[in-house]
Amino acid sequence: MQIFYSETHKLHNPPFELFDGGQHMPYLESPERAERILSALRELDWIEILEPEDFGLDPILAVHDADYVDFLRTAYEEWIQVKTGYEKIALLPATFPPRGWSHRPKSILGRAGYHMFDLSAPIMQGTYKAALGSANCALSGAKAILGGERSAFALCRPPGHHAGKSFCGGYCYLNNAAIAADWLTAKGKVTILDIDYHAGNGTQDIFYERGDVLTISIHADPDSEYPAFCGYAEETGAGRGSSLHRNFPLPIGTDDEVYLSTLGEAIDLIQSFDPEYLVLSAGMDLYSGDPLGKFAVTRDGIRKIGARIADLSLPTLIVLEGGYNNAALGENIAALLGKFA
Ligand code: OKP
Ligand code: ZN
Repeated sequence: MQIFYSETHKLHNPPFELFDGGQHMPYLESPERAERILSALRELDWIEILEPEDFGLDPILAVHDADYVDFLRTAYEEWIQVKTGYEKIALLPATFPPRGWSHRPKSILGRAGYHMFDLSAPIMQGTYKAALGSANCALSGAKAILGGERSAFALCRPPGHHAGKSFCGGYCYLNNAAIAADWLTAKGKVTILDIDYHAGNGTQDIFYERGDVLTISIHADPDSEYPAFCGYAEETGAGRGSSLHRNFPLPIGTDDEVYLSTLGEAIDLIQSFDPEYLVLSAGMDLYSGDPLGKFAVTRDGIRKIGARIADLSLPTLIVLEGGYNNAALGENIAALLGKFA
């Protein structure tokens, strides 16, 4: 299996994140995550690690608004010009628009509030470059399956599934899986199946009204988990995309059995949609030992999840999303990928 990985992810390494209560915590979405996965995969004899190709901005602008991409590109440089009394490491606003405030202000902190939906996606000097490298990993994987590979794994960092057309949040800036999926729609219908513990609200935003992409997310019930405002069962798409988005919110404590039976429902939907390609948003925070997750899914469960999805026999691009138990991350990814090899 071809694995696409770029060292550029290391340019994005925020020193802290803000948790509820304003607590400063070490940033969980750290470079170590990718390094752990890479070293676990290097032990396997059925993988090949490749540098991504540069696809330029066109496939990114097919998914994200130009104003938003421009914000990501210029935000840090613009922010460091602003005179403040504090040391500038990572841009985070402290003012956000409530419903109905639609003006996009000129100031950099105003635009940051406009494009960020939470405090988990700070922008630092290397963030944009890292996000581009991550998107290029997904696009390179898409090109590999288009060229006849049965599957490919994009070792993306930063992740992407919370990033929408014009917003970042939840450690995500560019929606890698969405960019790759949109690029694949030139050749046929695509399904994105998101198994990250958190609802894929960015992917939902991007494809909600599209008829050529079925999006499905299986995740912890947002009524009690991040991202709180999106990912409910009644959100099923609109317009041409009517009935082409599905959310499967699951309770805290969900185990292998419950998870696999829900996955079975998702697989039935995929089979009726009959896509040409599958993109799997693979967050490993569904694992029982994850610091951000509260499911009881075991490594054997992850192996079975991979096997069931591989049984669809679709050309499949697997894109890394979350997963924060660094010690278990490499083995979990290897378990997920095993049946695709
Ligand atoms: C990203 B992904 C906890 C705050 C956590 C961000 C969570 C992002 C999850 N109080 N904030 O889907 O793995
Ligand atoms: Zn997650």
